[in-house]
Amino acid sequence: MIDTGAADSGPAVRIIGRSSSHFTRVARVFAEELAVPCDLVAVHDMTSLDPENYAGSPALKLPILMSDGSAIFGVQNICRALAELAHPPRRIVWPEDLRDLHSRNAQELVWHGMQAQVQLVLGTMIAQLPAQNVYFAKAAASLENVLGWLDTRLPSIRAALPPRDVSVFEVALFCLVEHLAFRPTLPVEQYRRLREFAQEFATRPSRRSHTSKGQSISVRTIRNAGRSTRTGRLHISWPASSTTRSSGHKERPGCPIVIIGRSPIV
Ligand SMILES: N[C@@H](CCC(=O)N[C@@H](CS)C(=O)NCC(=O)O)C(=O)O
Repeated sequence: MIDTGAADSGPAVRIIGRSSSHFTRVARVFAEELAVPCDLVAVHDMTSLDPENYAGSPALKLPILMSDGSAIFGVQNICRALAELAHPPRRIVWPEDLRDLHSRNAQELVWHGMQAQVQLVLGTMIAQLPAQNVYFAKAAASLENVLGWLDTRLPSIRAALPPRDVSVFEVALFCLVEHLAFRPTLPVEQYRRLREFAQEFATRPSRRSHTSKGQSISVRTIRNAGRSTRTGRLHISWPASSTTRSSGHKERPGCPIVIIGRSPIV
């Protein structure tokens, strides 16, 4: 059972998720961009079939936002709820604000890339199913296609974004690229524009509080769906240090984390 934090002294807003989840990261980056204080409540067992372990989400998915005793499911709903809590209000580019076909396609493909990454990580790393299975081979191929598509068009897509403080598209893309370094399923070295974008995004004020020093992350690409294994380094800014709680859990600085349950691995 997750502690959704109804009656204690922490921030009234809690993100139920995992620091290693890129959908959770989108919510957390949004909260930081909008300066909405929040806690992260860690869900430990992603194999659990009990909605109670996902703050009541019947979909058994992360993240969930708890705000004023209500549970909000899905990262876009969460971002909208965070935007309503932001003072002063920020100029946010939502998916429905995208003006041209390329940008709309790009948003769809970023969501797809994130979902494909979930499929690959959950299926091949957590469930230990064979990566050669067409279900994962197709996910890997589509992820590769999506990254190539986005890499080619990124400058013009960003140039076409309306004036903004923050956009869902850029936050989600940042979290996708960052996650590909953290949970390597495909090599990202060849996507120069995506890497440069992630490096640039990591210098934003909300990110800089996490990134007093740039750090390169070693990238090991798993043999996935018949693709060759590679190693390399993705240079994006990353927290220079991590905070270590008494449980031994290591967490990036930012939203404070609340550890619930026995496993320190998030
Ligand atoms: N549509 C959901 C997708 C969230 C999602 O796929 N989250 C992943 C973690 S990054 C998850 O819960 N995976 C567990 C699973 O698929 O069983 C959203 O927008 O928040």
